Amino acid sequence: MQMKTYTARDMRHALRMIREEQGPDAVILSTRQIGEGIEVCVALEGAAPEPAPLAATAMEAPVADFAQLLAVSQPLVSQPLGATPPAEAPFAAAPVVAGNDAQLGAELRSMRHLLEWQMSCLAWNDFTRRAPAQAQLLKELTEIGLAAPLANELVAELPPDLGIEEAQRRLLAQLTRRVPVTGDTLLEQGGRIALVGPTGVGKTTMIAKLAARWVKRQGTRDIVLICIDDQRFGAHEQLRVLGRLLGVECLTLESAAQLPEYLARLSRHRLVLIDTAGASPRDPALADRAVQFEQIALRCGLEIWLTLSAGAQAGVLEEALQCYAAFAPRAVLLTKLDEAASLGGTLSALVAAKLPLAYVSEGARIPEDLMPARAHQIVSRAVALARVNAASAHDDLLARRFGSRA
Ligand SMILES: Nc1nc2c(ncn2[C@@H]2O[C@H](COP(=O)(O)OP(=O)(O)OP(=O)(O)O)[C@@H](O)[C@H]2O)c(=O)[nH]1
Ligand SMILES: [Mg+2]
Repeated sequence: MQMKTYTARDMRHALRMIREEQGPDAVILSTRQIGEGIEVCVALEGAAPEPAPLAATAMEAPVADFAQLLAVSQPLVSQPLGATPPAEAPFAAAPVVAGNDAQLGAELRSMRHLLEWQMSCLAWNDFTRRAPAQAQLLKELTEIGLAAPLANELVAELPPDLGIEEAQRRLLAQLTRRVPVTGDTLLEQGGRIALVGPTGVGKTTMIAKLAARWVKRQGTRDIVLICIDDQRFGAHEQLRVLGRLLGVECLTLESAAQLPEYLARLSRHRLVLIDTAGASPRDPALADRAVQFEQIALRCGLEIWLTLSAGAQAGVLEEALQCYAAFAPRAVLLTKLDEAASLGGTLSALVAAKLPLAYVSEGARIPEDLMPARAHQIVSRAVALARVNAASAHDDLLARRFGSRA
């Protein structure tokens, strides 16, 4: 194994030099404080050991390297970090067997992960000393549940030398500006809107709430409901009952292919709300449905709104946003705010998708639990939820998330 030593004035600059020269996969073997700066020793990737003729001798070089790696990793392990794993663990758990390249590779990868993790911890510790206020802000954004890239961007946008309270205030204002909302346009102007989304997120309930609010403001004349939930037995009935209660016309279609014909007939109606069958983002038929809806949307001036549940985990929301992007949705409706334990992940996913929020719902009551989306209210709610749930971000999590940035 070949090595190279880098010297720089601090860890951040050393890491930057290494990344630029060796790429993101460089394995850092050791660090050492020297005078005014720092010395970092790196293993050079691709400099594989020469093949040896005998199994026993083939293992001598790698074993020597492991011993060296272990030796250099000791000072890193002794850093004052909360959950530092024991340095011996990877070696004790899987002894190296002569000639077993796959095992050797696995050992090296686990060694690399361990060292990278330790380097992240070192870099994060270094960062908390150099920039304690920024580190504190990153911690608070992590506690709200914000994704690391968005938290990083928001903190980087802050002007330097702000007091912590002013910085906190500005951060939330910046986050609020990043959350796009449509305003209450639907219930003022009307439109032709089809609600799509995963199963059970609250599409039909949302249509009921929107319809009830429209009727309250504008009466029953200009509104019509359409149900094309062709997947579930009795699905049409839910909307028909609602139509009857509100005194609103409700049509049921067997398939989305009938939509253009019906929309042409309904040209005098100012608001057409279309309920569709829920579908998992992993449904293989989703892509075909997306193409069909997009074509109808183009031909008939239909808008697709994606309905998502704030009660879902951030990863689930991200997957839904990704898979439903094929429908080219214009806006998002966020339901079940009352079931969300954290809102930072939801906000991060929406900001990343650049989709505006139209309405939010925070309960099943019709129509009380519906509100036009207001960015500052959702951000305040995200902060309040973190407080109520006493969310805390530990140093090892922060090191993993922000160590490479520091
Ligand atoms: N707690 C809470 N429950 C809600 C909310 N919105 C809807 N629900 C409930 O969620 C359940 C599913 O609602 P539906 O409107 O049938 O959901 P859907 O998306 O139409 O479901 P599918 O048509 O099966 O895909 C029902 O029990 C609703 O009462 C909300 O904002 N908060
Ligand atoms: Mg439904």
